[in-house]
Parts: sequence; structure tokens; C-alpha cells
Amino acid sequence: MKIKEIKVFVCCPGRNFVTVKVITEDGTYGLGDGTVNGRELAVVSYLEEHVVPCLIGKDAHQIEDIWQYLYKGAYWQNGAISIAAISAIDMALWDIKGKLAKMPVYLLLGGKSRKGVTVYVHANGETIDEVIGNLGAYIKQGYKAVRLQCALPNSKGTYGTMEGKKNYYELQGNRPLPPENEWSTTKYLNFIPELFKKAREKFGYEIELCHDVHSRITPIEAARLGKLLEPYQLLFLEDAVTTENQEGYKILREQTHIPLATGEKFNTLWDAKEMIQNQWIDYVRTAATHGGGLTALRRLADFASLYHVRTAPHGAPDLSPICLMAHMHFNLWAPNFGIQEFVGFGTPEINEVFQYQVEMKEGLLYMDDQPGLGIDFDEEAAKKHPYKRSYLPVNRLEDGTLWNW
Ligand code: EZ4
Ligand code: CO
Repeated sequence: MKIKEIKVFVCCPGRNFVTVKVITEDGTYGLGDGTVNGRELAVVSYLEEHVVPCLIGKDAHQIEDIWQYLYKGAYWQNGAISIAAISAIDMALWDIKGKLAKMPVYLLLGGKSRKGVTVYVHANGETIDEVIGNLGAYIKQGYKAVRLQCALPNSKGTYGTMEGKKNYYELQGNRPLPPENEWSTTKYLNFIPELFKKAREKFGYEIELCHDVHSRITPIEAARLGKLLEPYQLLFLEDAVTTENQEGYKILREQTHIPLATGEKFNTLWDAKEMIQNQWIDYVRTAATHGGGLTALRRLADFASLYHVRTAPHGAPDLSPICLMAHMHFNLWAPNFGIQEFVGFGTPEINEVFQYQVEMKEGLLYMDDQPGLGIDFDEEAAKKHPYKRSYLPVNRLEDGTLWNW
């Protein structure tokens, strides 16, 4: 089944998404997500200039060969932009294969390993009381796991909080230049254990809790945080330390038994190899959009399964619903699936552009069986929401030193 045409879209229904539509000679089409927050047009250009021309006329069924062709064949294998482009094509090809086989993609991967997909949602707030209130609301709705993030008192911007926005999807949606945030590790380490103490006092230990440090502290600081949080039995502590140096996790691992998660920025299995092989982490958070699509995630999950590492795919609002649907299939299949990050059911604008069906029952997400990934993209609706230049914040220490955001 030959690839006839590939269209690349970038739209901003509240925030920017890069979408690929691969169309075969019989008119079947597949969709993929290639969004890299703040660098969207680089992916569009990589796709349009360097990927699309090479794929016209190729057999859409040969997913593995196309993956290798775009990865090894480019000579420059790695990199966030090129991998996002490969990921988008890969998702679209799996979507096509499912549609042609008249099967949901999870059946092609090997079938269901579970009845539904356990998710964790985000309880954010400007104060501990606000976070605890939001946590209570999620528990009432039936969610089984919640990530807690709270603004540090008297500081300028804290990762994961709403910054006065009402809708999570609006956060970071339209920032033509990067805003600047401020960070103090001392304030953070002194403050954050109290959040988890209060959450456990109020709601007990049945609800799973997690927290994202967003790579802002050093291994030994993370060890201290891990120890401080140990009594509150987190499901995991996410991105305690940056991962460029995988051995940072060794130091952390030796000091604390808090479960560790990382990997939302991993582009290939190689980015995670040492930390998985050495069992320094418990959850690998790589997304289909940033880790090479379903073809690569499958390989990562199998490798991780050898070392008791479970998958916990990234599910931030800057991944499009196409990525969420790809993850639904992957999560249903992966025998070592752990949990899916989930920020909700979109906004009216997003759901006008992307049509898909998921529902939550008792903390698990379910979808209807549809051929392929089970998502559609309305090109006309997308045109109503043109791209808007937007950047993530940059972060500085109180003395002005540029820091990890
Ligand atoms: O900051 O996706 O766990 N989720 C995260 C995200 C990331 C954004 C960056 O684009 O860390 O909120
Ligand atoms: Co994260």
C-alpha cells in the first residue's frame, strides 16, 4: 500500500500542536503527533523538507524499515526534532495499519494486558490548602493517583502550578518570548515535605501520590528530598535530577528507597540504557511523540521489563490527543505498564480539532474499539487556530544564574 501524500499541520487550539497526516493510494490515512513545545516549526520544516519527499511511494506497511530509514538513514540519528518527526510518521503508519487490518492498534501489538489504563492527574495550587482541596476533588471523582505541585511562597513562578490560569491547557499556550521564573532549592526543600505530610494526614495512604521535581536539584539534594518524603510513600518522585549524566541516579538510588521516575525527554532507548540496566529507576516516562513512536516505545518497554522498570508515559498538555490515543494502545498492551499521566479531556477548541473518545471509570481510562488509533483530525477546524509562537519559561536562581526549568 503506497504512500501517496503526507500533510503537515501546525495549529494552536489554545496551544501549539504539530500533526502529520499520511495518506495512502487507496485514500486511507493515519495521524501522528510531532509536537516539540517551543520548537514546533523546526519539526514542521524537518518533516516537509527532509522526510516527506523520501517517503512518497514507499509501502506504508513496512513500518520497521521506514523507521530505520529515517533514523539510521539520516546518518544524524538522534535529536529531539528529528525523533519527533520520526515519531509522528510512525504513529501515522500504525494508525494506517490498524485501519487496513480493521483492528485497533493494541491488537496488532499483541492484545490487551489489562482492562483499562490507570492514570494520574495533577492537583496544583498556589497554597497547600488549595492543592489539598484539588486532591480531594480528584479522589471524589474516583482517580487512583494524583501528582501534587504547589507554588513556593514568595517566589516567582513554580513549575507545575497554574499561575492564575483557569485551564491547564492554556498554561504556556501563548508566550511569544520565554518568561523568566525564579528558583531556590533551599526554599523548595524546606517547603515541599509539608505538602505531602498534610495530604497524608487528610486522605490517608490509599491514594497514590507523586511529584515532579522537574530536574532542578542535584543528586545529593535529591537524596535528601527522597529521605524527607519517604514517610509519605509516594508512587514515584519524577525527574529528581537531570538525566544527561545517567549516573546521577546511582547516587540518588543508593541513598533513598523512594521510587524514581524519569524519561519524558528521552529520544531513544540509549538515553535510558544505563539507568534501566542498573535498576536506578522504577518508571520510564518516554512518550510516543518524543521517543520514536510506537515502534520505539515497544522496544523500550521490552528492555525495561527485564529490569523491573515499568512504563509511565508523559501526558502533558503539550502532547496532542493523537499521542494520548497512541499511548492508550501502548498502555493496554505493555505487560510492564505502570501508569499514564493525564491532564484531562481537552478543551472545546482542542476537541473541535481532534475527535476521539476516552472515558474514565474508577480511575481507569477506557476507549471504544476502533480500527487504528481511534482519532480523527479536522483540517478546517485546525485552520481556525493558526500557530502562535510560544515558549516555555526559562529559570534563574535568585542571583540570576540560569538554571534548569
Ligand atoms: O514540563 O511537557 O511531567 N510533565 C512535565 C511537563 C513538561 C512539559 C514541557 O514541555 O514535566 O509539564
Ligand atoms: Co515531568
